[in-house]
Amino acid sequence: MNRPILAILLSTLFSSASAQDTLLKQWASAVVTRSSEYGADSWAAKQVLGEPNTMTYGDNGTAWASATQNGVAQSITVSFKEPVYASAVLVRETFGNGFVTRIFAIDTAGALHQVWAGQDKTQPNYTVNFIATFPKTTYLVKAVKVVIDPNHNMSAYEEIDAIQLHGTK
Ligand SMILES: [Ca+2]
Repeated sequence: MNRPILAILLSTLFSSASAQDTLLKQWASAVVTRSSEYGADSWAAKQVLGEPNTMTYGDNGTAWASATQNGVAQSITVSFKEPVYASAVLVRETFGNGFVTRIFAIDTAGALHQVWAGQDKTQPNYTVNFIATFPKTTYLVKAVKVVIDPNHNMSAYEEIDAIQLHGTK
């Protein structure tokens, strides 16, 4: 095979592969449900939507907090505009850091799949993007449920500023 033809074949291969495999990173666009919320506006579940807007570590009304500082497990479920084959979920932690215990991916039929469980080693005192990675799902994901341990820090609320889904179309 001569070189120009090989080059054309290779570029065709790579361009079609990259169009399909481009990693899409989406911020949450809607709240599906939440176990509780501290307020109807400040600290409400809707505070996790869109891009980060909590830039300092601490108790900030621009992040979601559950109704009580400590207690039973809490969760928040958010959806995204474009369903994707998901490979990671970013949780922006802004108070009481280190509290994520489980993450579920919700497929387009509404079924829950646990995609991550483990120890969240995120340290306090800074805003941190905790990224849970997992093998790419074989189904399209339209929403995620993040489960947290409100007792991770007994003298703080565990607060989330934003949630981002990583995946391919
Ligand atoms: Ca707490």
